[in-house]
Amino acid sequence: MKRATLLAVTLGLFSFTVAQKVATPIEIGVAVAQTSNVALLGQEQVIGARLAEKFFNNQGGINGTPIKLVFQDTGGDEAGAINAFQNLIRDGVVGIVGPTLSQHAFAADPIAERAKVPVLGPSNTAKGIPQIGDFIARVSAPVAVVAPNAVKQALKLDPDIKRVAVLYAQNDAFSVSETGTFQETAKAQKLDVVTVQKFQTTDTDFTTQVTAVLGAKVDLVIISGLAADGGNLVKQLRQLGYKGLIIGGNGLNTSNIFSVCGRDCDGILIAQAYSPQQSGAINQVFVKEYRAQYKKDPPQFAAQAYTGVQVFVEALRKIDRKKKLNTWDLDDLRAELNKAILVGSYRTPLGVISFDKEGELNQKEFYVAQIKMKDARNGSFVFLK
Ligand code: PYR
Repeated sequence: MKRATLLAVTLGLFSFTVAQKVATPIEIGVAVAQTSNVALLGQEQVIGARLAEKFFNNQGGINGTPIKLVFQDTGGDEAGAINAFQNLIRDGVVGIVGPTLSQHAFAADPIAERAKVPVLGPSNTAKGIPQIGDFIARVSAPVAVVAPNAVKQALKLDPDIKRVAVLYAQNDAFSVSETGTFQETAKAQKLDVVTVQKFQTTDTDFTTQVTAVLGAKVDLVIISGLAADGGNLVKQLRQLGYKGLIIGGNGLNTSNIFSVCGRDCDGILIAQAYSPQQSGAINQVFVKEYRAQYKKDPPQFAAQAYTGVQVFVEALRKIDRKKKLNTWDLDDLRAELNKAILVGSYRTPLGVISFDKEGELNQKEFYVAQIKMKDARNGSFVFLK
């Protein structure tokens, strides 16, 4: 009964359909990158989601019924993301937290939209994600809101910045979206964007781009890419002699880049949609649990995945109070859940959040952090005022 939402059953002369019931425990899908280069971001999401599962089940789950996260690895490409979504939908999850990248969301979200399965993007920040469809929302604030904070912070640290180099991964939808925001912000701040350099997320040699940046004599470099390519680009900029400030975009927003750029990660500025210092009660619990297990502060990607699970749990609790979840037909519950998500307001580790009717996130608190390296492998994100 679990394999398809509607099963055609033929018995002698009679043919009828059987609606798929809601599984117990309540299954929520998590489709993020657990392997490939994208796992540098996805691993932190698995941790965040698991901490949320434990926390909310300790609170009694959905009014006494536990939740169970069903993980599917998207790997690092669109085909993997589509496959992960299809498996979760077929297996009867009520909704999906995922995928890791906007690039994958543009491919996989339409599958969930057609199946009418609610999706919460935990880290999809490109322009246009909630507009993919009625069942697509996100708990990750868009680049247009987050990224400008890094440029403003760079100007606070060095008001003399004038000349800017912008680099971006042209094969990644999020990086293309983010560089657009960075370039508009630089112009709005009266900075001169003197060179724009492109690369691929699969590149490892950035000599051409770095040579162009050094030749352009800039005071600020802004990079939109992912963790491995972005980290290598930073390293090569420093090794070839670039001394100015560097802003990294959200694709570099993980301590997993420390092993890529080592000491050369020092000083990178990255805008944040999460701070471990956020004062809400649930964040304090999340930070305490995370620190106890991992001996460091939780990163943004973990906090957003936690938030995705939380939003599903709280919306499901509301529905269950009116009509027990195990009495729903799965299709009807998915549709009701989508509605409940969009009208709710949630006290999360990101602060109080809600959604507009398209599924775009309303969030108020944003930050900028700077990487401080202690040695070649260990460092931290220092939150700036
Ligand atoms: C994105 O793919 O949207 C990220 O923010 C990494």
